[in-house]
Amino acid sequence: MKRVVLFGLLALLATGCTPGGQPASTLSAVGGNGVVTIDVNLTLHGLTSTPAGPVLGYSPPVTSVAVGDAIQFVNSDNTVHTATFVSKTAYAPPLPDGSSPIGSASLTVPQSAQVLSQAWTTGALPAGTASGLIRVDQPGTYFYGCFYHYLGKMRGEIVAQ
Ligand SMILES: [Cu+2]
Repeated sequence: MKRVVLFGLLALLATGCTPGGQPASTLSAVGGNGVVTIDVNLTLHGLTSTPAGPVLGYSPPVTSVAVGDAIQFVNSDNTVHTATFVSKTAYAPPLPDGSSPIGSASLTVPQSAQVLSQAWTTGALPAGTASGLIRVDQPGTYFYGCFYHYLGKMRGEIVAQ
């Protein structure tokens, strides 16, 4: 009798005390149905070296996701930023005239739902706001950056598997 009660107690402990929900730590795990958050902040996320080059402003600087996940950018900074797709191969260099390869069209969010494998942007993301969800539809490597601060190395990478 005591053993039964003990098993019941252990089962309760093992399942946790959050009925109706999964622990937050499992949401971005392999399997691909979670929302993966990328924090946007130039003050908090300083220059970091990555295999593709030095970057800053996004955390994590290289984000791993699974197909089926969705990505959301959260601007915790006190100024406006974007996160805008640049390339699937590398951080694009400045244009011949020295300007950013991210065009001003990226300041406007497209009306249709966005997927990672097509050109995507958060649009101009005001301080303290979160972007719409970008669905991870295909594996690959996706380089992105901020329209305003790309030449200052505000860049990030997403690796989808
Ligand atoms: Cu920025």
